[in-house]
Amino acid sequence: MANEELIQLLKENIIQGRRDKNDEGIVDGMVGMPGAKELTEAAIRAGIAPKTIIMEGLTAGMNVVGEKYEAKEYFIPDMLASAEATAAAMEILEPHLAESGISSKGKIILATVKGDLHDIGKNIVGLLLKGAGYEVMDLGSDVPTEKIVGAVREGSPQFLGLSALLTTTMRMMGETIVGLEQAGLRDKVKVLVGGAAVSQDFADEIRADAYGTDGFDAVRLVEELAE
Ligand code: B1M
Repeated sequence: MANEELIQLLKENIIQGRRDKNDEGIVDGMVGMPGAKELTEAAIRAGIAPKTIIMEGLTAGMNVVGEKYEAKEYFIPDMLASAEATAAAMEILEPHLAESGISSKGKIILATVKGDLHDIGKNIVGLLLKGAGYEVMDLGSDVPTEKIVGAVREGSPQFLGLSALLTTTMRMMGETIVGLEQAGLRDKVKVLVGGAAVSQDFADEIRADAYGTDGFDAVRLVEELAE
């Protein structure tokens, strides 16, 4: 199978919410056909770059899922199935993203802010940062401001990465920055924000240090901020 065809098939299986060959998907008769797991393995074997697998297979598939949800063609269980298929693919990609034997370039704490359960994007950012040689401490999703501020106080990271996908939760990023200021920690950590709800204008408004459009951009920005 040609590489382009493989990536298209992976994207389609993300849209279908098929983790592996045993999953049914939305279209009938798919049981037994390769799912996200098998196709990601095949893509690696074919020598396709992890960046292409992530951007053109997984992320492109999730974007279609978002459009279908907005169009009321998909509902929450469908979004969840696609999210699980993406997570299964990322598990396979993880060892291929990590550079072995490199000492840490710095420490970064990551969190999806309070009220927000979306963690796929944050997890991708975390894996890519790990792959680039950073020590990543992931606090998870729906993380209260006090917990993030406490982790910065105790962990003394050089960077804090905040993710939000909902317009209703992105304001928690601003609240976290205020929390850092009140705790006297703001000048000790560079704050990077990202996620579908966030923009450069919003990052400027809340006085974040940088705004990342995707995981690769996040790595580039952290490298820049470290200089
Ligand atoms: Co939700 N959801 N969701 N959802 N969901 C969106 C975000 C939505 C845009 C769908 C839509 O309407 N089109 C919409 C938000 C609308 C808005 O706020 N304006 C929405 C909604 C409404 C909801 C609920 C409210 C639905 C409901 O219950 N009525 C609910 C909220 C739950 C909550 O959080 N409290 C909800 C629930 C869910 C699921 C749980 C079912 C599931 C999440 C599962 C999970 O994450 N474990 C889900 C999903 C899967 C989505 C969509 C379809 C896909 C998100 C995703 O994973 N994208 C999403 C539509 C969309 O975004 N197209 C949608 C793929 C991922 C790789 O991209 O996360 O953007 P992304 O991350 C990218 C970049 O943004 C960036 O890099 C990443 C990698 O390239 N990035 C950073 C992210 N964080 C970064 C941090 C950085 C730098 C870059 O620095 C630190």
